[in-house]
Order: sequence, then C-alpha cells, then structure tokens
Amino acid sequence: MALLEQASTLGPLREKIEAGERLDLEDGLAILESDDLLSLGELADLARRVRGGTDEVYFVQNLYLNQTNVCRVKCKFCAFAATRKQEHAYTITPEELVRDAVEQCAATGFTEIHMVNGENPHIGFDFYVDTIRSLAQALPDVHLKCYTASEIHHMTTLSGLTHEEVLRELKDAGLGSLPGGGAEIFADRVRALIAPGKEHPEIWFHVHDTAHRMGIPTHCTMLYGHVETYEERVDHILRLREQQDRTGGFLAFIPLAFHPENTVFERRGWRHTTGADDLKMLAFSRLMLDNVPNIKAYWIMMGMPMAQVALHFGANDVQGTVMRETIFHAAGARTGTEQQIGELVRFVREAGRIPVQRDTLYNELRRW
Ligand code: V47
Repeated sequence: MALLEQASTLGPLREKIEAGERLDLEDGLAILESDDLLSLGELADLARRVRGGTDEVYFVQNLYLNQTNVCRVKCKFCAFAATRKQEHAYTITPEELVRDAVEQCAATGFTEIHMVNGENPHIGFDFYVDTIRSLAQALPDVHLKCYTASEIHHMTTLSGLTHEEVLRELKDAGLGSLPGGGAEIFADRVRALIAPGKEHPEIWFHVHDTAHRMGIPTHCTMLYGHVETYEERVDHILRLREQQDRTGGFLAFIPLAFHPENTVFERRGWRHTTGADDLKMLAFSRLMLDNVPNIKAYWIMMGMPMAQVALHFGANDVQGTVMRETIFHAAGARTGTEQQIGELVRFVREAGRIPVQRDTLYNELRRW
C-alpha cells in the first residue's frame, strides 16, 4: 500500500525535482497530505542537493534580546506580550541594553544580535534609532538583525515616516537585517482568528520588498499548527516564493511551530504540533521554496534530537547558539535557552554533516 501511495502521489514530484521543475499548489497539497514521511525527507534532501546544496550545515553565534514586551496588538497565539499595567511588563533603556550586550559579548564573543519586541505604543521612534546607533557604536563587529516587519510598520505609525524612511534611518544607524517574524499565516481568514489586530499581509510584504530593494536582507517565517488548513500553508509559501522571485532578499525561511501554553488556545485544549508535522513542514518548505537558499531547523522549537533528524528533511541550518530565547519559552518550550558551540558541532557531525559557523550573511567563519 505504502509503495502504491508513493507511486501515485510522490512519484510525479520526484520527476519534477530531478528535472529542476517548480512545484505548484497541487504538489504542495500532495506533500502535506502524504503520510510517507521518510520518502518526503528523502525527496527534500534530493531537492536540496539538486539545487546545489552540500553537506554543510550552518549555525551562528547569537544573542537574543527583547527590549520591551509591551505590545498593543494582542495576538492570540502570543504568550510573550504584556500591557503596560501588567506586573511582568518591561522596557529596557538603550543604555541598559547596550551595557548588558557588551558584557555578554565580552563573555561569549557572539557575532549577531537578534532582537524582536512588542509593538510598544508608549515609546517613540527615536528610542529605536538610539538603540541601534548605540549598539552599533559599542559593538561594531556585531551584525544587528533587529525588528520584524510588524515592528517596522509600527515605527511608521509612531513617526509618520514611510517604510523606506524608517528603514533608511535604522540602516544609517547600523541595522544589518530583519528577522522574519510577523508573517504568521497570510490568509485573511486565519489572521482574523489568531491576530485580528495585526497589520495586513500586504504591509508585511511591502516592508520586506522595500528592505530588499535597499540592500537590507531579511528572513521569512510561517507560524503553523493552529487553525490554518493545508491550502493556507501552501498559499503562504507560494506568496513568499513570488516575493523572492521579485527581490531575492530572503536569506532563510524558518517554519515556526505554534506553542499553545499560556495562550487563549491552551485554555481551549490545543496541543503542540507533532514531530511528524514538524518534519513534514521542513520537507514541504524545502521542496516548495526553490529560490530560498537556507531552511532552518529551529532547535529551540523542536528540540535538538528532532533538529538533527531535520537535517535529513531539507534543513541546512540550525539557527545558532540562541542565548536567552524568551518568546517560545513563554509559550511552553521545554528546550534549553542556549546551546554551546561544541554541542551544535557534535550534533551536526553525528547527523553525518559538516558543521560550519557562519556570520548572519552566510559567510563562513569556521568549519569543523
Ligand atoms: O511573529 C510568537 C512567533 C515570531 C509564538 O528570522 C510564536 O531567524 C510559536 O521573528 N508559538 C517572532 N511561535 C519571532 C521571530 C523569529 C523567531 C525565530 C527566528 C527568526 C528569524 C525570527 O514568533 C512571531 C510569531 O510568528 N511566535 N508566539 C508561539 N506561541
């Protein structure tokens, strides 16, 4: 039976992959509807190699910062955000943030700061420009990958500037690239259910489009495992692929599995995605996104053992040391909040791959 199913649904996909042909909506659905997990992994690995991938697996040494958790949006999937009056609400001044980052850098030598925040309505645009300028001055060799498209858009409402003007000021101050959050799921139906206060997807795309045209590379994500259908996952990935055809500025795609703990969905009895779904999503992403070079297995989300398996399901990047992750841990992640380089090296090697430490722009820093 399994062989018959493989022959009927995945067989034509293999032919397309080997011929270097692009997969379409129907192919995307066939992947997501298939239970033949091992064949999906093998196909995704084949696609990665056919498109020039090697045995190298990348990671970066990075520090996660969240300068404020105060947020006006109230996304239902989020356990990190707070209103100003809540006891756990916080906002860290640029001075405090820089002092802490400098101490951490002296201790660990990270090369990237990854910073994502709430959309705090109580601070002005200058606060963000000051933060980036101060971080860049204090840590000139560290790449600043900061602010999702949602935050950039929020800064336009704070300042009255356009996306391009906000990005120009931040770039001039030292911003290097944008993380991929805020994408969630682009389908209007889903957005209305999980993030009714969030900006329209066209805005997310406009920010990334503008950034790419200004030479600011970005990442892209999909938050899956909640109310979305398979059709809506395919729609999301095809929209990202079209954007990448236009501007080519996405460095990597990261599928983000929904963590329900401490969200309204937990009270409704929702559970975490399964390992099978996580692996399928990685294979699906690699197979469909033929123009995005790197697919990340986010170990914070799936755990190290599963991330190791994911390297055989199309992933070629394990994100990084990820010091101090909080967004996924607020929502129930049981993984550690930091991984030592030696441990990342060991687990990449034991998956039969070559560990390569990279900078944010995928320049090689060291290989083992
Ligand atoms: O947009 C929030 C996600 C994103 C939950 O670019 C959740 O390398 C699961 O931008 N369960 C923000 N996901 C974080 C972000 C990010 C994360 C990792 C890598 C990169 C990158 C960027 O986090 C949000 C949302 O999609 N998120 N809450 C949750 N409960």
